Amino acid sequence: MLGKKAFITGITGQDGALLAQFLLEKGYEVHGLRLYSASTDTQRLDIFSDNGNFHLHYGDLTDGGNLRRLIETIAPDEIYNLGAQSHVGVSFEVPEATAQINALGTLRLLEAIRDTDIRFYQASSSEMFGSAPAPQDESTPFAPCSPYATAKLYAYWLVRNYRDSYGLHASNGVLFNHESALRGEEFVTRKISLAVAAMALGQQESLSIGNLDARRDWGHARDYVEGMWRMLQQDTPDDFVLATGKAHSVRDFINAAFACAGTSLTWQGQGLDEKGIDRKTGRVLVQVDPQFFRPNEVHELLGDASKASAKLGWKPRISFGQLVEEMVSADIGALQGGQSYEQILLAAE
Ligand code: NAP
Ligand code: F7E
Repeated sequence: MLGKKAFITGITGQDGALLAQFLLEKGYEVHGLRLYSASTDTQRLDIFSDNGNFHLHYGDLTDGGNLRRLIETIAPDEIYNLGAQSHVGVSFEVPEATAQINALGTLRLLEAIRDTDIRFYQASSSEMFGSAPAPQDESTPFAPCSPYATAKLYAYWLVRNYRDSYGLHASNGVLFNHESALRGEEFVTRKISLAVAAMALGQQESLSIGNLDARRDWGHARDYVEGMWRMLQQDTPDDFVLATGKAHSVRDFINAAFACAGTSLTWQGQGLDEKGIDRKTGRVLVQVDPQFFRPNEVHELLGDASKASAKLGWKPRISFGQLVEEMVSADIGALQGGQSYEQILLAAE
């Protein structure tokens, strides 16, 4: 029992739920920021509703007064800033809101704690590397390709600036893509796992997808939330890349997901005409739809996490194959018998 208090923004998201679970298991008192919405869904957090160490507070990263009051009241030892408009594609549609939340939201939190000794974790992103050639590590120059990445880069530099100017224990985790059965349904891995599960159960005909050639370094979110915590346990703050060191294309992910459901695909055609076809039946199961293309694409993200391995003792444990298998079987479970996020979190305990 450590008896520490943590405040997590973005607690209702994938990483927020997994980090809350990780910290509660370590004996932390966990406070989370939840957005008000007439339809807000806190289903990822249902499992903690009876836990006396778990508390939710209404708030918003665009409201500096609210953040300051909450931090004064909660008096946390550690803040994990995971709140964000986190969809890269959507950031082209709502660039100003993305900047308000991802960039200025971080500024508001840093201003609220600049005279304190609260430790601060910033959810920085491999998207900041953008068009920089792979592999990318802490010394790779940034080349952001979206409003999302540009806003995250502003926050990244603010964290470094507040660390240097005011001696804050503030660290950037530059995390490469990490997924789980709790991933939002608009991200490509979960979109694929849900579609494969629905097709396996005869509930969907086919999957429409964007750029099949994009390559990402996909790890498991459970490994990555541990890395966040490790950063804040260091004597000195610093910036760390977390990644698996292996990249796969969207096409690879689709092949692996269909294989989990016992279906082998063959690919025919090129570009917009490319199709994923069931080897056994000849049916078209995957087609390309340009509506899922972005105005600017990041072609390859592949991380080198040697620094995190050497200084934090961090290494990802869950393989790409295990990740895909877990996501597809969780979605089959959810569609078949209503397996809930609560059961997914319980299964991992
Ligand atoms: P996520 O599932 O999309 O969660 C984002 C969270 O931010 C949600 O809880 C959301 O609340 C909250 N949020 C949105 N607007 C907000 C606002 N105005 N004020 C306060 N909170 C707000 O994202 P994730 O995958 O868990 O990622 C966590 C963080 O890591 C994000 O900052 C993301 O940009 C960053 N990141 C993620 C990855 C990855 O691969 N997952 C990689 C690198 C960095 P609602 O649930 O109410 O919408
Ligand atoms: O796209 C391509 C898409 O939306 C991955 C966020 O957590 O990780 C995430 O950002 C790739 C891209 O994630 C579809 O064009 C093809 O190349 O799953 P995604 P992302 O953009 O990499 C980073 C590290 C973050 O920080 C972000 O917060 O897949 N793709 N077809 C598609 N993507 C989506 N969403 N949908 C498609 O149909």
